[in-house]
Amino acid sequence: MTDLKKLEAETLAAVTAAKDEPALEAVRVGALGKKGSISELLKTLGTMSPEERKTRGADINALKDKVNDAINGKRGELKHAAMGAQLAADKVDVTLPVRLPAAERGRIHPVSQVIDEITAIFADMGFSVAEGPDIETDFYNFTALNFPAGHPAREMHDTFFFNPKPDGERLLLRTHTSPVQIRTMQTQRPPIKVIIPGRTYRCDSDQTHTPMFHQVEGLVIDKVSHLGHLKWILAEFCKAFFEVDDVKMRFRPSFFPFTEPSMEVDIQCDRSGGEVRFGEGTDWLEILGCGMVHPNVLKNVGLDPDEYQGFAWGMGIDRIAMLKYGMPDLRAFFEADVRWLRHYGFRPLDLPTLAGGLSS
Ligand code: 2NM
Repeated sequence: MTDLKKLEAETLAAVTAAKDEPALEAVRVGALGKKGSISELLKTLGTMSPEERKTRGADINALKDKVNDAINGKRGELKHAAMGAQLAADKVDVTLPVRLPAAERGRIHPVSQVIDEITAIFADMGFSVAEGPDIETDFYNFTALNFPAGHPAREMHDTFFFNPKPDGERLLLRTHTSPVQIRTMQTQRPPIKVIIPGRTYRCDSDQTHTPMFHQVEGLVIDKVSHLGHLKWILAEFCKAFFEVDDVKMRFRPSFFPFTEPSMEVDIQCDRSGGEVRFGEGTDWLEILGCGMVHPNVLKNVGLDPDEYQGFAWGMGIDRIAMLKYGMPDLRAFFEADVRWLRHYGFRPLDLPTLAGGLSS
C-alpha cells in the first residue's frame, strides 16, 4: 500500500505546484493519460486474483478519483487566477475624454458657416444661389455695371490685373461678385431672385482688409419690385442673421455706378460693453450697400428699363462673420491655423437651418 500512498502524495504535490494550465495538463497526462502512472496501475488489475483485484482495484480507483478531483479543482483555481490577471491588465479609465473620429474632429470655417446661414435665410424667401468665375473680363467687372471708361470708380477698386493678352485685353480678378449678376441677367429671363456668395479680390492689405475677401450680393428683377420690398427683405435678413426680434435700420444716400438711387445701410447696435450687440443700443454699424439697378445696367444686358426694374445689394461676409461671432482679427481667417479653426470653427453636422436655429 505504501506505493499507492507515495504515488498519491507525489501526484497531489505536482498538482498543487502546477503554475498554469499547461503545467497542470502535463501532470494529468503523467498520471491519468494513456501511459500515466495511475493508468499503468489499472492495467495490472487483469493479472490479479479476484480477491486481490477487489481491494487493490478499489484503492487504485479511489486514488484515480482523488487525483481527478484535485486536478479539476486546481484547473478552476488557475482559470480564475488567469481571468483576474487579465481583468487587472485590461482595465480602462472610463473618465478619460473620448478621442473623436477624424470626420467629427474637422471644423467648418466660419466664412463657410456664415455663407450657409445667409443661403438658408434667403432660400427661405425664395432666392436661388448663383456662382461665376473669379477671373473676369473688364466688361463683366466694370463696363456692363455702368463704370464708364476712365471713371475714377475703376481706380477705387484696387484691381488685380493679369498681364495683357496678345490682343491687348487684360483679364482681372473680380473686385465684387456683381459680374455674376450680369451673367445671370444675360442667361435668365425675369423674374429673377438670386444671391451670389463668393470670393472677391482687391489690392489692399491691413488690419481690416485682406487681398482676398468674401461678398454676398443679391438681385431682384421683375416689373414691379421697388425700394419698399428691398427694405423689407434687408430687415428680415438682419433679424434672422443676427437672431434678434427687432433691429432698427438707417438708409443713407450713397453712390454706386450700378444703382440709382444708391444707399448704405447701418444697423442699430450697442458697443458699450466691449462687444457689439445687435437690436439694442444707440450706436450704428454700416453693414451693406444697395439700390435700384441702374437703367444703363438693364440696357447692357438687353432688358428694357421701361418694362423691367429691380434692386440689388452687396455686403462683406468676413466682416459680418467677425461681428456675429466676435472674432477680432480678420487676418486670422486666412492663416490656416488649426488652433484658430478649432476655437472658432463649427461642427460639420451643425448645419444652419431656420427651423433648427441658425447658430444653435
Ligand atoms: C452693392 C451695392 C449696391 C449691385 C448691383 C448689381 C447689379 F448687377 F445688379 F447691377 N449687382 N450688385 C450692388 C448694388 C452691389 O455692393 C455693395
